Amino acid sequence: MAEARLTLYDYPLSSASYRVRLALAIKGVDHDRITVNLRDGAQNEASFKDKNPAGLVPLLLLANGRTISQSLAILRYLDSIATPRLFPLDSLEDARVSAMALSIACDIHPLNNLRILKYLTGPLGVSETAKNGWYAHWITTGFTALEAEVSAIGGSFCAGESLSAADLCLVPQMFNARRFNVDLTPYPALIAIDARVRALPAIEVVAPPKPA
Ligand SMILES: N[C@@H](CCC(=O)N[C@@H](CS)C(=O)NCC(=O)O)C(=O)O
Repeated sequence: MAEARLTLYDYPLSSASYRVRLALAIKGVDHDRITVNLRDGAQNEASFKDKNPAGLVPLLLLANGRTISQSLAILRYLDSIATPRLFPLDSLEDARVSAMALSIACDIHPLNNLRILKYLTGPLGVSETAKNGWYAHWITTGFTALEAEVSAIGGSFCAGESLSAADLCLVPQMFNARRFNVDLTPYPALIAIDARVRALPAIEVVAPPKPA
């Protein structure tokens, strides 16, 4: 359990924040949540950029005033204060989990982030249809590789029989894929893992709101 209360700056539809919400729920870490309304541009206001110059959520504020940005850095910090571990202690297993988590967090998610989509449809003049095609393209490219990898491992979760940071990256990315109507039928292994993680206790409350 955490030594002192934490504050998470997040946004319900932020998938990077969802990774952290999942970790906090699974570890049972008490915390406060402050919403940074990404739709209204609150991430770019000085009051938030003073805390995170990158203007991105999630951001974790510790009781001593220090902050941690980047969801995977936050997950690693949470591993140091609460169980269950999300990154294995064994360095080779850690590398495997990290690689899978990064394949989502670095190779899929950033290409489809809000500011990228806004830049496509704004300065680059891309149509909504083309933007949605772009979105689906990067998810299917990444998921095709990940499906092959987790199928080869053949476990209950991405990296085998233990829940890990890779699963906490997968669930929000699956949510995003469904939100943008990406066809997930080619990814049965990912669908099964996503369902297994979301069936864990205390998970539903941290999920993003269902589309109206
Ligand atoms: N690599 C960062 C990504 C953070 C990120 O991109 N957050 C998004 C929400 S999911 C954000 O704050 N976007 C604001 C914007 O695009 O203006 C992490 O893993 O924490």
